[in-house]
Amino acid sequence: MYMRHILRSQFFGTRSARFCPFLRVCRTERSLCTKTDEVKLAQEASRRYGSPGPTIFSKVIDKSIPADIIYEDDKSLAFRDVNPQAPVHFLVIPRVPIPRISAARDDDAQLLGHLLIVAKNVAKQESLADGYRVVINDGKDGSQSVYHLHIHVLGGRQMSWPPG
Ligand code: DGP
Repeated sequence: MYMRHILRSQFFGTRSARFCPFLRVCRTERSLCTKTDEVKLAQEASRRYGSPGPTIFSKVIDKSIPADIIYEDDKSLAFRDVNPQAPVHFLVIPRVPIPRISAARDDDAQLLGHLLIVAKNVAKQESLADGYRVVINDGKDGSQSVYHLHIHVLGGRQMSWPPG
């Protein structure tokens, strides 16, 4: 039943996480999504996006590798980048493994909006009151290295333009 709930919420949206009984149960267990759930999500994503399959970020989601997770809900996670490029550098990812922004579909608009709201809220949580940079790398020319859509949020120093 929970797997159906997650898949439905990833693809069709859900009620507020605050009122989701699934979250209340699983938050206490520090695992919103099991490894089996992740495999099913990857299979669903593969059908939907032609995804090449799970990446290292699926292991972050199912907690089979350690990560400094600073926020999570039923649709997304935010965690610190392992190779920070600024005093504060975290990534916001969807639970569903959309491989890259250019593979997103028009009906992902709600999920993509949610990711930006999470980025904004976590930036506030991280005290980035003076501003920050939000980046999505796509494909080879965008220097994307992990093919699970992620939003970089960088702050805590003055940024310059243009980026390299
Ligand atoms: P991109 O080049 O946009 O695909 O950035 C991928 C980022 O992901 C890069 O800044 C490093 C980060 N990263 C890669 N593997 C891991 C990992 O296992 N844990 C964490 N926390 N970050 C990772």
